Amino acid sequence: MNGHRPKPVVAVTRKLPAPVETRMMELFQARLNGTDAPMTPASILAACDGADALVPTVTDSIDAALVRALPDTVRLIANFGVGVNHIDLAAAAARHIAVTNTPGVLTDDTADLTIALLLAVPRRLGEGERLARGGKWGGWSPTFMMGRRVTGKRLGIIGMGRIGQAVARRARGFEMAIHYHNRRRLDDETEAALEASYWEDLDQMLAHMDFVSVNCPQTPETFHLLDARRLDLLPPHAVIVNTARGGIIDEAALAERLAAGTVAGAGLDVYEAEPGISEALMGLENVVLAPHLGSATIEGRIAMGEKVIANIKSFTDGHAPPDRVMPGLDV
Ligand code: 8YV
Repeated sequence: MNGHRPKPVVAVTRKLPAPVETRMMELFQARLNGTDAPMTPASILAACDGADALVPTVTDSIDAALVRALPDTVRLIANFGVGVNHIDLAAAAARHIAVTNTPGVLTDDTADLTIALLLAVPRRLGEGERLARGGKWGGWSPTFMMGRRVTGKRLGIIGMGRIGQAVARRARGFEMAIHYHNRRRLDDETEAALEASYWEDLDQMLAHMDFVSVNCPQTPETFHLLDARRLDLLPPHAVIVNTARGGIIDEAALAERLAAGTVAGAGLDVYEAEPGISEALMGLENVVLAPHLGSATIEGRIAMGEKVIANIKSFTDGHAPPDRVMPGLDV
């Protein structure tokens, strides 16, 4: 082992929690983004000059053109986050650039936020908070701001991976009946532990749900999975929660149905054109809008950074990184 081997050069596109940046500076020649301003493709490429690894986030578009333009020195894209829909995996594979992500460490935080939205929408928490804060509350009355009960209702989870299963475990605490649609059925043991019912046909599941939670990755196959036709299959009292990716739902079609009352409510943490949120959604009382907070806990973000570091370290030490993402495989 050569003790004088130079530290790997790592280009990081956004400001990360201080303990993560400190550790990165100890282990790597880290090129950090002190201002935290999102970087242009040109500035990402400039930061990658001579770098071994690039650490992007969901706010960077690592598309085919950018991947093709990366310097030959870059052998690894170590994403800070689990979703990799902003990275062209095929283009990276074509250049033999490895891609890693940060699964597992943001599961609980994202599931917690999913439940927060799932409760907030039918109990009219956003609307109530706006009213109270606006000084417009006229006082309690038996019929004031009645919402819909959560306990005991049917929850349909789309995407039963780590986060979907963590949502199911929490929802069982509210005595919800768990239904799910996934590319593959869970094994018998997991399904039994979650007391979950599998629907091979998403359309059929939607027609029977009180709540729907979107927890699948965004891929070409899941883009606009909940389009106008599928949204019309939902019962009118149904509430949709999305903490996955905005593009899985046709946002304009959803806003139309929320305005018309044919979908009762929505709790959204993600949007099609972040940080943009359509005006149509902003004007509605029956939606709770969160600014992509799913994994935004200090514990989660530090753990994500530790995963990024572990992936870079093992890769640059010549080992298989723990969280390699392959094109076309599950993330
Ligand atoms: C992250 C997320 O904060 O991990 C993901 O896929 O959506 C977020 O929770 C984001 O990706 C950071 O890049």
